[in-house]
Parts: sequence; C-alpha cells; structure tokens
Amino acid sequence: MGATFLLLAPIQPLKGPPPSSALKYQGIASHSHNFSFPLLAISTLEMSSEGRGSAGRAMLLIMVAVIYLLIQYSAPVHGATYTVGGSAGWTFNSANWPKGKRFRAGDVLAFNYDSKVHNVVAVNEGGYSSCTTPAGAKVYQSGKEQIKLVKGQNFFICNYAGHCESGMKIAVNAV
Ligand SMILES: [Cu+2]
Repeated sequence: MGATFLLLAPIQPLKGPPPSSALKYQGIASHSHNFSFPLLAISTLEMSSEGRGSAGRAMLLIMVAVIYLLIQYSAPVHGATYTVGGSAGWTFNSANWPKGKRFRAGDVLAFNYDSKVHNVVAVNEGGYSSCTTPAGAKVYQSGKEQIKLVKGQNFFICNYAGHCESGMKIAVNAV
C-alpha cells in the first residue's frame, strides 16, 4: 500500500474543488490524464499477491479506486483553451459554435480575427439578444484575444455595424 501511494503521489497534486463539485466535469474530452485505472489495478494486484488475504486485496482495490476517482475528478490546474469558431476563427455565423460543447469557469476562449474589420465586446444577455453594446462594455480589438470564462453565462458580440446581426455573437455557459 505504501508503494501505491509512492507511485501516485508525484503524478498530480490534488488541487482544485473537492470531488463532489468536480463530478459534473466528467465527460469533458479536453481534460485527460496520463494513466488508466485498469493499469493501476493490475499493478496493485501484483503488489498485493505477496501473501495477502483476499480481504486485504479487496481493501487495496477499493483504496486504489478511491484514489483514482479523486485524481480523475479533481479539476485540472489549468483550464482548457477553445478557439472560437474553430479554424475559421471569430467571424460571421459563430452563434452556433458553442453548441454541444461544455465549458467551465476558468476555461479560455481564444478569439482570432482581423482587427481591421472585427472586434470582441463582452456584453450582457440584453446586448447579446438585441445586438447592442451596453454602456461601459469591455471592447477588445487586438485581433488575438484570450478571454477567461467566468462561471455562468458569458456573452460576446462583434459590434461592427451588422456583424452581430449576421451571427457574430456567442453565448457560452460555463459551469
Ligand atoms: Cu465583426
């Protein structure tokens, strides 16, 4: 058992929220880990075959399973980065791009676009729906933005005339 802990300890420190809140993150393909449960189970069984009883072996398996789950469902230290619009970048008809994706607070949206003809404006729901820019809205215009998602709804539009109306807008829900 000591050997099991030694094996696991350097792989990943347990940071981030507790497993209970992290459970909902499961199924996100962009966060992967470098080892698998079956591998651990096999190596543990080998270690435990040195004269332990079956109760000890079962206990060991449970321990390994618990440790595995703790690591697997702990939030990764770094969030994922998503390139808005994929290879096309931030442009018209981006409104559907978030569909089917799961975002988390702390993930980063990368907006790549031609800064001469587009921008990125962080707006509220009203601004998103009506394609208007609320007073004091943050305007980005470098052509290459990395914007971190906050928990809840995140809305972005391009406020060049007619662009938002042509689908240059996204609503992203981060859990
Ligand atoms: Cu635009």
